[in-house]
Amino acid sequence: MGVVNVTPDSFSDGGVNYSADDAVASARRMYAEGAAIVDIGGESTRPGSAGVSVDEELRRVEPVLAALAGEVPVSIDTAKAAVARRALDLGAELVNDVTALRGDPELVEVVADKQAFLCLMHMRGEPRTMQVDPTYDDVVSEVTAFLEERVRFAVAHGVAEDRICVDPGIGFGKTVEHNFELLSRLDVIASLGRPVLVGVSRKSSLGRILGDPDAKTGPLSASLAAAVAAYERGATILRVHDVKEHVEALTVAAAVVG
Ligand code: HH2
Repeated sequence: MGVVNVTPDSFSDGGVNYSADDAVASARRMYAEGAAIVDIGGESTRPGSAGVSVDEELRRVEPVLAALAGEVPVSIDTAKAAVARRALDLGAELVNDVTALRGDPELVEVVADKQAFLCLMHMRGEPRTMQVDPTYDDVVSEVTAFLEERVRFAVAHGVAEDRICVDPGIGFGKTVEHNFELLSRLDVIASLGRPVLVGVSRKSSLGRILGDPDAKTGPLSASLAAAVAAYERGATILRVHDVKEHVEALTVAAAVVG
């Protein structure tokens, strides 16, 4: 899954794809490089971010989705029902909701009505405050139980279970240690029986484990190592900014697994 943030302020690529033309060109390039799907987002969820209005989010993503329709498989990274509805009308296939259907009570109905695919991600708190001293007794079992409950909720509201994937939410209300424990024990989340999506690309935990306690991002080399490790522990979808390099690394990792 390639990442195209149509935002001025995303944590690692803010501004790069803020113009619709740049976003469309990036999505096309990622698809040509081997991405199975490209995730289009119009709102940054980086730690400390405050969010944008429905109108502003639509203004950012609509022209990009319209240009890619029928050409590149896309997902919409949104927690808003109105944005998801418009995106699905414009051909998006998957709704990637970092709030796991807790942000907008109408979103589950949109996903169910349109028979879209859905990604449910774990987040502790909300982006504005989520990195303020996150604590867990056992991060892996708490995240797994949360995702299991969210899958049940979605299914109870009409979303087909075989359309749902789950995501531990690397960096969303977690310390570096929490993030690495989740990656290391990803098999527990995979045991829920749903495909596991992991977004660790460029995240600050990678820069921090390399020795910079104030890192805001991590380098490509570290992203690749984390993606391969996640794949080996059961991840089926990797959400990444550098598609070509990840396709190469994961192709080799898959050949080793056999
Ligand atoms: N991470 C980000 C955004 N959306 N969705 C899922 N399912 N999993 C993730 O780990 C995930 C996500 C944050 O990364 P990015 O989009 O690059 O930055 P920003 O939120 O600042 O736009």
